[in-house]
Amino acid sequence: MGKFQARAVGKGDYDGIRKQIVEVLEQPGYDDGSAGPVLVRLAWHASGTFSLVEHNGGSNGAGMRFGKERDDPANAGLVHAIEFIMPIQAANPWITHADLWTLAGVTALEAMKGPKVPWRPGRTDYDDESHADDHRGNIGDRLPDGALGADHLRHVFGRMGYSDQEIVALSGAHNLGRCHADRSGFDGPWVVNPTRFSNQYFKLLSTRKWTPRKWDGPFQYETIVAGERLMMLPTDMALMEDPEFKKWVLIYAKDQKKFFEDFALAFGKLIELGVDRDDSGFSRLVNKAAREGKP
Ligand code: ZEM
Repeated sequence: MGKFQARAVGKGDYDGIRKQIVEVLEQPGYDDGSAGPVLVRLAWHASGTFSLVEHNGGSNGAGMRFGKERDDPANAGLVHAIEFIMPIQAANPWITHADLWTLAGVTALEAMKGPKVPWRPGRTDYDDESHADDHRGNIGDRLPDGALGADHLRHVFGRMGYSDQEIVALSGAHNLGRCHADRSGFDGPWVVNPTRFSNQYFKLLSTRKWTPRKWDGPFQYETIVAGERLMMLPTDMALMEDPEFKKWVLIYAKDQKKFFEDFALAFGKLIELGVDRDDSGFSRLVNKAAREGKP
């Protein structure tokens, strides 16, 4: 592939934007040859700061363009994702960064053979750092910490309005990509083919013997498959340790179709968190309930 050249397309031509995102995915020499996983993670971190009760955070704003949120250790490495797709926004200033980031997540997922996730435009961007600060403020700890366990997952995802089943489904995103020692401190991929979406993560989680890795880095688990070292975070292992979570791990390990359906619903909901549109869509209902104190 030649070097990616962003092109201007007509205002509202989201398919024209999707085509360019697919071109951006191919990144020879970057990780496993694809920007797909890190783009999915960008959409997740852009959205996963939402609080149903406080009614702030969520996928509006694209605050990771600014110092405080960009430099949050939880977001280490996402600058690569932003840089990969930034030229598309520069050539098409009619699309907001927040829309582009979430559209890149769903487009990448589909290109990696994952399910189609419904996506709609309408997110707004913060235009300066002060708003990004409002957005994060003292809520920088809203994203999950991989070193913790089941209670922490319920706390973090409960704040966004997710059930146990949805937490497990969303965790299946770790079928994609890898941990980077220079970003999170953790190291390695969860599955052998980390640029193709499937239910391998659940199969490996539920069938392999996972042992603590002996190394200088943070506590994580490992197993060797066909000579390759795979990993699990403590939060991943917590899905097998907690009986309610485990039930869904076993279901998704056996039934990829069910996993894809549930993942598409949960990811579709994620990228709508905090988006307040002037119509009767899902996000408006959720956000209205939150404002009225009825989450
Ligand atoms: Zn992740 N994730 N995540 N995640 N994640 C990493 C990488 C990726 C947790 C977590 O601490 C980490 C969700 C949920 C949770 C992706 C998607 C989604 C990494 C490695 C860590 C440490 C970062 C690095 O070093 O580059 C925790 C604790 C979670 C709680 C359940 C959800 C939900 C996701 C999307 C729906 C993806 C795609 C990656 C791989 C990124 C890459 O660069 O390859």
